[in-house]
Amino acid sequence: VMTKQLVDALGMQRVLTRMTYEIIEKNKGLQDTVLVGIKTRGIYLAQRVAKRIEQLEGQKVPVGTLDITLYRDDHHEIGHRDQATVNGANLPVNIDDKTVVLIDDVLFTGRTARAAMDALVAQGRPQRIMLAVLVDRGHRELPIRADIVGKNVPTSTKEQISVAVEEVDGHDGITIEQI
Ligand code: 3GP
Ligand code: 5GP
Ligand code: MG
Repeated sequence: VMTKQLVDALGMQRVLTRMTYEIIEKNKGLQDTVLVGIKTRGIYLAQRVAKRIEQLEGQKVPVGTLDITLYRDDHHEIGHRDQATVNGANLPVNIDDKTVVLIDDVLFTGRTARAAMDALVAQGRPQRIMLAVLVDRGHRELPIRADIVGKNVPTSTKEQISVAVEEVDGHDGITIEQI
């Protein structure tokens, strides 16, 4: 396994700060904005963004969470088919007429984002849904794009991105592995 560092801890702080500024710019006033972090690391990224928004704008933005898992079903199909399943949603406020900013660590096929949007529209009628990801590694299998991208990392399917966050991994950083 060959590992290469793409972004170190300080670089990740900067990327998250830039993403926060983009979210602020695209959400005038922030009164109707809700951040929703996707499963493990996206949740911590969403909390970081909320903290920065409060530091920069003096405004508290609600943070919700979505738990979506991809289970692979390689047996019945040629290639692989990832079924994105919603295991849980925890939204602190009603999302009707709100701008929901979905936040995830890595955007790959787009299946997780699609399932996340499904889960949101099942809970209400948001005015708008935006997608913000720390890393876009390409390889979309659905017509989905992110509104805010921390870092574009063109990858091969043999490569894997690792996103480390302090809260889970004890340090921040983004690495790429050749597998
Ligand atoms: P996350 O829950 O913080 O996003 O799926 C478990 C973890 O493995 C995920 O952490 C994700 O970052 C990481 N991971 C690395 N490569 C993949 C991949 O190709 N698919 C999925 N679903 N997760 C991956
Ligand atoms: P998608 O549904 O877009 O294929 O994949 C998105 C989800 O799978 C994200 O939540 C992400 O955590 C995970 N994922 C897919 N590829 C990678 C990768 O290379 N690295 C990491 N860390 N996560 C990945
Ligand atoms: Mg993820």
